[in-house]
Amino acid sequence: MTAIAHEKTTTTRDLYPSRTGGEYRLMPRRDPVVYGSPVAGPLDEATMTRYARDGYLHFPAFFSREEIAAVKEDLDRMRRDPGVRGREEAITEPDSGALRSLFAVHLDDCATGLLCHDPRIVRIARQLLGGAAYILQSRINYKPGFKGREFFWHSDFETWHVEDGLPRMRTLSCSISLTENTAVNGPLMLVPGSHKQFLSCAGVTPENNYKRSLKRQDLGVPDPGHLSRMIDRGGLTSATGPAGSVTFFDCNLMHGSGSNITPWPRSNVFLVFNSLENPLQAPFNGLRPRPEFLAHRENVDIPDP
Ligand code: 6CS
Ligand code: FE
Repeated sequence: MTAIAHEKTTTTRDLYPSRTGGEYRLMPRRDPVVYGSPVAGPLDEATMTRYARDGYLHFPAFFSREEIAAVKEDLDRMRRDPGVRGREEAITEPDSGALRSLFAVHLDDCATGLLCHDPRIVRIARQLLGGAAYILQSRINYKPGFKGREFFWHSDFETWHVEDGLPRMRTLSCSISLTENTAVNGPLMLVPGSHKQFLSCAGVTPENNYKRSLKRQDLGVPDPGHLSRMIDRGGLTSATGPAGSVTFFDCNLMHGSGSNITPWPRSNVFLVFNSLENPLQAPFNGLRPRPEFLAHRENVDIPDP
């Protein structure tokens, strides 16, 4: 782990004010989408141009089923372990109490922890972010059959900016499917191109909002009008594919996923890479920072490329 400097107070102007008690308002993105160059790879120029345009890249079968099988065993072992459910990193579904998410899985000394450091993932993240990057957040979203509830539409950056003090958009997520993600079991849905504008949200964040929002997010989510216009403009796509598929998406891309009412789980590992040039500051909502397991800010894990 590496100690990184981070501002305990917010020193820079808030370029993306949200949940300040005003109305919903679309604002221009003030940051590039792609920071690195295609010269050294692994992504070629056309692929990086596609990421800049759409805000995501989807690679079906990026990892083999055999590689993912070991991680799937971890997932099942952790779900059965009663000790795991007692951890603060474990979030349960609001109605059934089934395991919904487990955070900070990159720290686990098992196949999942190894997957989170796989150089094939790290190299793409570093290229898109233009240099060294650390794991800002990791989690498994279990979305079990019958009981996995939705993750309503949102921009991750809106939450990480307001509640964690993430200053600029130099951050991305990487979703790795551990089970088959199909059209029917609650796949990740994305609004192509929605990353190019920032939707400043209405409302004001209460203390400890994360205790509710991780179960069911109702603050920092788009209103129907803005969301409909975003979808009219960019359309909708879903990241489907076999276990081992990978989706990289920009921190400000509007995304969500529906409830899973099928027997088939939709379990994915989510890794969030943040540029070392973009360390967390104090939360822009003026409240106390969220716990370390949600947003690593002092001693961070910088995976080797
Ligand atoms: O609050 C967060 O950090 C989490 N919430 C959502 C819905 N996506 C990003 C992240 O897992
Ligand atoms: Fe999200």
